[in-house]
Amino acid sequence: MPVNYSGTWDIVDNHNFEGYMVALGIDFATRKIAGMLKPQKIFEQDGDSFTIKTLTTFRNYSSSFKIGEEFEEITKGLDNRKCQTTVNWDNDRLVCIQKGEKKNRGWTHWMEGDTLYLELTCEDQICKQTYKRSA
Ligand code: ECB
Repeated sequence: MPVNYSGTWDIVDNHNFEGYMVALGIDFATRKIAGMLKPQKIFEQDGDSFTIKTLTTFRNYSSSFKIGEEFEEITKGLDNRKCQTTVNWDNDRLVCIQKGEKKNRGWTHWMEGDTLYLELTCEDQICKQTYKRSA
């Protein structure tokens, strides 16, 4: 049985989100707004099927996938690119590779108790986020 990420998670730390956004080519004004946001993650998981919603007061983003099945991801409202995306288990970690125009793009999630970690990578930039379970 895979570990279950289901629940609601609130951000408590966000390191180098600015560098990650610069690597994605996000314009200055949008970066200034986005950098102020306190995203909430809603995970809906049924075994190897996931929906991850990222909710903010400015924009929302949602991604649904099955482990090991490549899909076309349009990062609508983010950098609006098209990626060929695959998420796999690495032990209890979720490891996502987003193939496309940007090199070395992807993310990894893992949990330790009621703490959820996320590392977002693009080119040479790594954004490290920490969330606490709120529901
Ligand atoms: C929707 C939350 C942030 C909205 C920021 C708006 C504009 C900034 C534009 C681009 C910034 C690039 C990415 C935003 C970073 C995180 C949002 C979702 C990232 C993501 O891929 O989440 C994964 C892993 O939890 C699941 O989709």
